[in-house]
Amino acid sequence: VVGGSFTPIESLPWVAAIFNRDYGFLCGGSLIAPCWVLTAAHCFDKGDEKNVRTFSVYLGKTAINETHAHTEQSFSVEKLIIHSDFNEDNYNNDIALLKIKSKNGGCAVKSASARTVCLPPLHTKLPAGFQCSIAGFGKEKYESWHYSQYLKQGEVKLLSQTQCNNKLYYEDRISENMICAGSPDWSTDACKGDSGGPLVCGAGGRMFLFGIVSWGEGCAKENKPGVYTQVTNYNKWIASKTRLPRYTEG
Ligand code: 4AZ
Repeated sequence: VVGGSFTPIESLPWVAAIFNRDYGFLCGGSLIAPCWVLTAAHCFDKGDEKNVRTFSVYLGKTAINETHAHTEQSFSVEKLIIHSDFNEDNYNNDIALLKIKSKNGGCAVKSASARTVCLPPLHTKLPAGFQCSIAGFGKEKYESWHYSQYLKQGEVKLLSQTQCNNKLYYEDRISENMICAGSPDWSTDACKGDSGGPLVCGAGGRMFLFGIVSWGEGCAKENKPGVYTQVTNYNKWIASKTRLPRYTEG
């Protein structure tokens, strides 16, 4: 995260850190159910679905290179589900699910440093200008060589599809499955390493996962907001893959 501030995991206990055995830290994610982490498809290669042993997932982590045995929980990956319509060229449908499993076969245990985030109700659309927050271990500057050592969060505002698709911004590259968010002074943004992590928005005293960090031109660059996967378009996909119960309309 560029701009924003360092924050303990207890303030954002649904943040997951995904590691690859060979490359180290890979991507962020969000715990949406005790056994399920929602993340971005572009964090993986298609072949990874058959090679899940190379990944591990941590909850309760505030520092990327430090172990806090009393707050963190570690998991192996039982299943990786990449959206079958993920488009590598334009990042449409940039969404994936990880089914996690601890050494003793269990899932996440609720604590001050690990808990699930709510999925937004069906078809919820928030207005442009609505303030939301992003979080991750991604780079603090576009030019940095390293990811952030500590978890950061930042405040960003949602943009309308029309504004984000204008010529100055992303000129029709924003599909209905994407949502843009940025800070009015372009000081705060997601950056490399934040991918897969959460864009959460508060409503009615609760925090809802509205977006997944997906892409953007540079980081905190003028007229180039962060682009997020629009989670509300995937309620059915998530339900069908996880079989998490959801309320129906009516
Ligand atoms: C990346 O490379 C990346 N400014 C993620 C988010 C943004 C840019 C790049 C948004 O993973």
